[in-house]
Amino acid sequence: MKVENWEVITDSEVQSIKQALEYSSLDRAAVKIQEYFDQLDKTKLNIAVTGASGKGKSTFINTIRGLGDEEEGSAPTGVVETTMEPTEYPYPKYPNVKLWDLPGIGTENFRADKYLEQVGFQRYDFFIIISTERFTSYDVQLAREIQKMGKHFYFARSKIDESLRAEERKKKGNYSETATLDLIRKDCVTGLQNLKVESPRVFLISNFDPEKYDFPLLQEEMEKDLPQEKRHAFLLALPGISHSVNQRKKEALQAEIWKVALLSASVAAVPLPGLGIAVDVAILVKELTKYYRAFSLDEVSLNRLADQVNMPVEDLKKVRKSVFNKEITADVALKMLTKAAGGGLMVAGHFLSGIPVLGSIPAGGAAYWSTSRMLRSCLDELAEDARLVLVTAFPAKVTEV
Ligand SMILES: Nc1nc2c(ncn2[C@@H]2O[C@H](COP(=O)(O)OP(=O)(O)OP(=O)(O)O)[C@@H](O)[C@H]2O)c(=O)[nH]1
Ligand SMILES: [Mg+2]
Repeated sequence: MKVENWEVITDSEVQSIKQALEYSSLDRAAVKIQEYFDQLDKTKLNIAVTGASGKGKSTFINTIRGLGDEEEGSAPTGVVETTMEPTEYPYPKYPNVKLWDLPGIGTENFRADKYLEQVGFQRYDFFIIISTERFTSYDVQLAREIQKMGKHFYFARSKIDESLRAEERKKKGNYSETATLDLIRKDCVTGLQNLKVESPRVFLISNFDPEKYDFPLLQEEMEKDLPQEKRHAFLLALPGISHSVNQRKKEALQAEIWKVALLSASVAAVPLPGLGIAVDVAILVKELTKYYRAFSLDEVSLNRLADQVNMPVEDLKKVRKSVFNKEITADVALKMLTKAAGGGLMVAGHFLSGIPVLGSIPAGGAAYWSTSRMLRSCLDELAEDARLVLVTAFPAKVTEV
């Protein structure tokens, strides 16, 4: 069977759907897709945050989850006593993705291997080692040991806002933020090289300004280093407080559309009177709800953002345009589907074009094309709402991409 553009598909789960489509039946492909989505829902990700006491571990955990320090479910910060046990902090809307606040390192008799055993290192997908000023020999011992265990780590140098402020006070008219950041980075790197770390990489972050300095880059690197299904889970969990994160979320969700459409059009499809197509609308509603949540357009997320930027939540709500901001129901989804169904069958360049198996969906694949088109336009709409909310919340701070 000749299929256009299959070569764009590389990952193994898609390969198995492809094989089912080529050599078996649509039903078999649908089962594979369903298995894939179930797997995605169950994907667990555990991120360990470690470093010496008082360096900003707990604050980092709150910030990367989009929570304020005083909010319910946030990690206690600024306390004198260090946590002695690893404590888990799930993402509020994605509880399978967890940050772990580990006990502070570097007390007397510190042994990196013992420490990692005590905190149950196998559990974590990767480690973030946080420090301020310079990294110590304890940080480096830990990094080495983590590497030996075959896991990734990242050095994050926190409280960069404080360092910049101090430098600005000192230099007065002569101050340059870029030059100061360069200097701090060099200093951290040299310090690590002196401790025999080869080509170290350090992310300069402020837990109070997650959209600035290297915080976005750190998130992006962590994301890139993860295997595909974990990357997806991590990306969707990230708070939607930056345009670039939202853009990556949109791309990740876009890449799933053909699977959702194929599933909806083939699994126990219910005929829709007047449209001449049969789909499973519940699958579409679930997917639209996923978009909505991923873009933090829900009530809880908007209230949280309004609190963070000190703005009435109504000001954020009123900029949203999508019909889904009122409710995501089968009725609304059907309305959108009706709109999309009028658009003809073929989407040029789509890799499923020409798959004979689409012909086995009632009405020759019309359901598949309509649902793809509908999901695509809803995704665009919600991503645009997310952009408008961000521009309103951070008029000067957030740079457009
Ligand atoms: N200016 C600034 N202060 C920060 C930053 N991160 C954390 N802090 C402050 O530093 C103090 C310690 O932060 P925590 O997050 O409690 O540090 P920790 O590493 O969890 O400390 P322990 O739990 O005691 O090991 C708090 O008062 C935070 O508000 C940052 O990026 N910039
Ligand atoms: Mg702490």
